[in-house]
Amino acid sequence: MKKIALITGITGQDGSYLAELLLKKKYLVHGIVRRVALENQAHRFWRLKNIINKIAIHPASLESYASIVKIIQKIKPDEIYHLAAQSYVSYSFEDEFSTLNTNINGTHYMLSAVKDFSPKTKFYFAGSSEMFGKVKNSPQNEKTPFHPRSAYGISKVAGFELTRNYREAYNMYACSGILFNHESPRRGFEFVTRKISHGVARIKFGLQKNLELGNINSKRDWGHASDYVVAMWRMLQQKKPHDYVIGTGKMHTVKEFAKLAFNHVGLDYKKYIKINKNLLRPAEVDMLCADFKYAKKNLSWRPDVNFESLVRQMVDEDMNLVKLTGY
Ligand code: NDP
Ligand code: GDR
Repeated sequence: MKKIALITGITGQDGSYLAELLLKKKYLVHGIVRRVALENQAHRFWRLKNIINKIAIHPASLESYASIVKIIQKIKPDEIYHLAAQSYVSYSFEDEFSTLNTNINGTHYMLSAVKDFSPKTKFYFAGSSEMFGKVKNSPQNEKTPFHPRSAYGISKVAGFELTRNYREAYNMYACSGILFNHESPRRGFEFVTRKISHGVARIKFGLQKNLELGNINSKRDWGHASDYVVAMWRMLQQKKPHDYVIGTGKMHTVKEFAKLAFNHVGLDYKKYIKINKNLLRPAEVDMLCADFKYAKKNLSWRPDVNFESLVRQMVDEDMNLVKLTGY
């Protein structure tokens, strides 16, 4: 019998890589999408174009408990990967209310629906290094205290605690991955790595003169999304549920990312980067670095793609994209 997986956020970066991984592992893959996405498939399903005929898509909203229950009752998944969220930290300062509503209530509805209608389903929650936020000690592991710095970070702490509480109170197989930044050519254009790789390609083709950035001194632990979805899957294949930190253990500044990206096409980043103060965040997370020893030992997980390959791959793909589309 094929295993059944349900992915929320299947149209996003991680959802698309995870769906591909699970198809390779012979799962029946179902995804929840917003109705607006169904109405504009060419645009909203760009990351799923190679697998769209191999997966089952269900319209539902994270805002509607009833719509979630209906799908869980219907497909009774073996595994749920709850990835859907308002995931852009900057936007969470502009609209705290919708970020908190979607991210906290959405996770609560999912957990409650699993408890009442499919209690044997294994549940993965997409936690984030943003939960650590203002860190006092580096690197961060499963025991590091949380100090979130945005409504987004707070919503992820709430989701993490809800997941832990459902595990403890109702004996559910529910766990969180505390994932550090992971990128790819499928990253959304609003995130800094993609903004840089796409900006570099546009500058190289003469479509843009410079690149406006905010805090280029902040440090992140950047890995490749295709490695990180493997960790998600392994978390749900264990005897007992645990939470795991996933990252590379290496930190780089935004400036280093930009320098490498511009260098890759023979340009000097100093000539093109302009600092725009409006892009600074009201509260910044200065640095994040993962201690992923627990995952290494218990999931036999480690990242394959290093920082330099990640940057080069993103720039190469954006050079192809800009060449093909002309924008
Ligand atoms: P993306 O922003 O690429 O994808 C987010 C997904 O959530 C999209 O499919 C989006 O659907 C969906 N979504 C957003 N709001 C709603 C809603 N109200 N109802 C239903 N679906 C909704 O994120 P990533 O793939 O990068 O990340 C996946 C998850 O992992 C997120 O929860 C994110 O917070 C978390 N995370 C990501 C990290 C990273 O570095 N990428 C690191 C740590 C955690 P639509 O296409 O309709 O907009
Ligand atoms: P982050 O990713 O906030 O870490 O959240 P993002 O790429 O948005 O920012 C990383 C760092 O770069 C700085 N920065 C800029 N960021 C953006 N977006 N645009 C800019 O122009 C810019 N200039 C500098 C930011 O200030 C920040 O320090 C991502 C998301 O995927 C979350 O969902 C996830 O939980 C975390 O990673 C782990």
